[in-house]
Amino acid sequence: MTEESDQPLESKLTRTKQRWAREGRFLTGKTSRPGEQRLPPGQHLTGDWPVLDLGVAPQISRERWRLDVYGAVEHPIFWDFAAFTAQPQVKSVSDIHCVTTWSRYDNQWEGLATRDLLNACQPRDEARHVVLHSYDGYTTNLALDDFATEDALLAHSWSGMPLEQEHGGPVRLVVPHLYFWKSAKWLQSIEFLAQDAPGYWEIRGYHNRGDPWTEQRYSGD
Ligand SMILES: Nc1nc2c(c(=O)[nH]1)N[C@H]1C(S)=C(S)[C@@H](COP(=O)(O)O)O[C@H]1N2
Ligand SMILES: [Mo]
Repeated sequence: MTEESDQPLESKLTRTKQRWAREGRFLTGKTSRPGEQRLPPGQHLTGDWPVLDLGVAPQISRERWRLDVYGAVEHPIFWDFAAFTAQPQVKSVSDIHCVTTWSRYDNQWEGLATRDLLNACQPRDEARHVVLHSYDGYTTNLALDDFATEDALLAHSWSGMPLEQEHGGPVRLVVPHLYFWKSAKWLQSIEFLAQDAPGYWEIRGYHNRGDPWTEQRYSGD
């Protein structure tokens, strides 16, 4: 067994991406605003859909999948897949922007809008931050305001089909206005917090917010 397969959360790819963060790889120094042009600075368009993970893609069937919502909320949630899909459903179309410079237009998602999740769990007044926890051990953090944007959703389908396991099925987060590492795959739980708590990439040199339009790729920017 190699070291990588023993410790998938610290793979060679992880170390390479940490080095890119230190070196400021892919930074163009340009900024633009959404609406001015569709492709953010330093990005190129791809037609296919690359798969990025930490070297493990957990197999969670819809039968076994659960979503746990806890922390600074009035109504903690523990849903199975049926309870999850019994919530209001939305469809939305959005672009993907990955920090490794590929973008993919017109992704058709279906699932639960984060705003409807917030209606269900009722964050307490002190809640300002959200941490997503995934079945592969991945975490990522978002300001509550970013999590709550209108086109953000917990997606179970893509292009009218169940979201593929390699892309985070049964359910992943989609937050289109931030780099795609914020869009946690294989979503397991959502923690509401008063204080921020940086996630997997955020403690490894990635930007805490990750706005593609101002190239918030790395924490030193
Ligand atoms: N649980 C989990 N979510 C994750 C990741 C991961 O490794 N584990 N990688 C992130 C990164 S860096 C990217 S670019 C996207 C990739 O999603 P995709 O494989 O569907 O393109 O997922 C994000 N969400
Ligand atoms: Mo990424």
